[in-house]
Amino acid sequence: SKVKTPFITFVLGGPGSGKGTQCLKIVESFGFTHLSAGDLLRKETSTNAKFCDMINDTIKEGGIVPSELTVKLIQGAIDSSENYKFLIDGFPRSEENRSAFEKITGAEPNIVLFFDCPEEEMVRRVLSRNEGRLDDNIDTMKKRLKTFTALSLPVINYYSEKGKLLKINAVGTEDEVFEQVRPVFAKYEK
Ligand code: UP5
Ligand code: MG
Repeated sequence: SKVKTPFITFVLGGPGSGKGTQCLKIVESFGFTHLSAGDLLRKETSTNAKFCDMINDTIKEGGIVPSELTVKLIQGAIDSSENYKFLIDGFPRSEENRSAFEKITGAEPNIVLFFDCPEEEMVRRVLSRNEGRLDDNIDTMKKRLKTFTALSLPVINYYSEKGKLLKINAVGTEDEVFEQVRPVFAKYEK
């Protein structure tokens, strides 16, 4: 069991807004452990035959995998880490995701980052990435954006109303964006 209570940051933003890229920089500068929910689910497709098709189909349709599975993967990663500072990237994506996380883990985020990016820029970034992801095509991208607007934005609004949201302008170079992110975490180093 952990000595310290986990310090949890949710990293939210639309598809291609730069969540993963900025998380790597936060890891380098501030020693967090990066848990991308999407990466955990993609990894699960190669190790869990039972859920492989369901996960891949959901990702291809730009939908959201049932909360129980995603929360289980995130919680497992937190529990098996020696670290206590976590970036949970790309989760929660719906109010249902959010309430399942709170209910199952009993935890709430200390900080919520939101990478605010115009749709046309997110489309440009996703379609110019070349990593063979099932969902990096124009048809799936349209669906991902719809899901983001319909289901994920309400979560972002929820944290905004709670006063926990830190909104970052995701347009600019990677370094320019990180200069807005850095002070958020530098505050806790003191
Ligand atoms: N790039 C990054 N920053 C840039 C900048 N400042 N200027 C120019 N280019 C920049 O960046 C995307 C691309 O843009 C990269 O090529 C990068 O170099 C460049 P990245 O940092 O990868 O952005 P990110 O926001 O992480 O984009 P990603 O595509 O990973 O976001 P999604 O939220 O869509 O993907 P995720 O992997 O989280 O989820 C995929 C799917 O899994 C979901 O659609 C869903 O079906 C499923 N899922 C669930 O069901 N439940 C979950 O909890 C999580 C995922
Ligand atoms: Mg990502």
